[in-house]
Amino acid sequence: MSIVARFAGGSARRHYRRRGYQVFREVFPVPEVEAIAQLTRDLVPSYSGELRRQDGRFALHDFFPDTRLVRNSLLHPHVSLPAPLDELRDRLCRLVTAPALGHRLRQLDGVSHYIVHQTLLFLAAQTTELHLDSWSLDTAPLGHSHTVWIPLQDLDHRSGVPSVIPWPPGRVVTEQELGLQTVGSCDERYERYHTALRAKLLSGSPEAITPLLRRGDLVVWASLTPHFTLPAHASPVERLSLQVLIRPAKNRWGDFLIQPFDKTSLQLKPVNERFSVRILT
Ligand SMILES: O=C(O)CCC(=O)C(=O)O
Ligand SMILES: [Fe+2]
Repeated sequence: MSIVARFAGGSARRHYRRRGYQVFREVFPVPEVEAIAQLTRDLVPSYSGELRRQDGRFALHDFFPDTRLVRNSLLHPHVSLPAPLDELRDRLCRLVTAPALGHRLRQLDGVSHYIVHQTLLFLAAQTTELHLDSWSLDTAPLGHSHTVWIPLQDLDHRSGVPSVIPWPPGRVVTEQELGLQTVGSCDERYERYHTALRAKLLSGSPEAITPLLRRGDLVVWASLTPHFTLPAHASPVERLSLQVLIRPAKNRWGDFLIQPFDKTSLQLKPVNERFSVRILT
């Protein structure tokens, strides 16, 4: 590794350890990102069958009224898209397991092999409230899994982009710390926790960081880093992007509530030296 690359890695790691997010520029070749965006536009809205959605279920497209804009995001498209969409599936799989991505993640935590645990392909701007991805996936102990957010088109301050509140990756705010009881369903605990967390964070008048991203760029945030989506100027509006939950292969894992989880029935497929992907069954 060159001295310049080593220096860049060291400063990225220090930044991530302090602030819980890192922006990387020009990681993916723009023509590849463009090809994925174009395939998505050309093939997804016109596909008439059911596809796996964010909630894990198969469903038809839910278009925003009077548009061809798909509201229900696609879960795990890099392994689950069916035959007519297989070129898109394979390109997505190559993108989310690209050695260049593994190299950037390794700059942050020194890990050599990662599991791509979940991907989501968003077609339209989201309206996500402030939350922690730790509730979907985390390591045991908490704080070492990553969310990689990849724009498939150039996005500016009007596009409805994610924004993060800088946060040390190991800092856990527990339900106890928020004065909450640990009863009820997972959904109830999620809602109660995030209502209280939002109140706590906003009372401290935090600064939020909104990286404006171009094709080829990506942003990584840690599982405990609070984030939300800023409103888009027009709505609904196309906002092609990928969210990828990735964990170090060597760590035990779970989620915010269940530590560790280690569901042994999960099927993994090795893709290359840097990545394996989880197969949905
Ligand atoms: O795509 C976005 O705007 C944020 C999505 C997000 O944070 C999530 O689905 O966990
Ligand atoms: Fe999130």
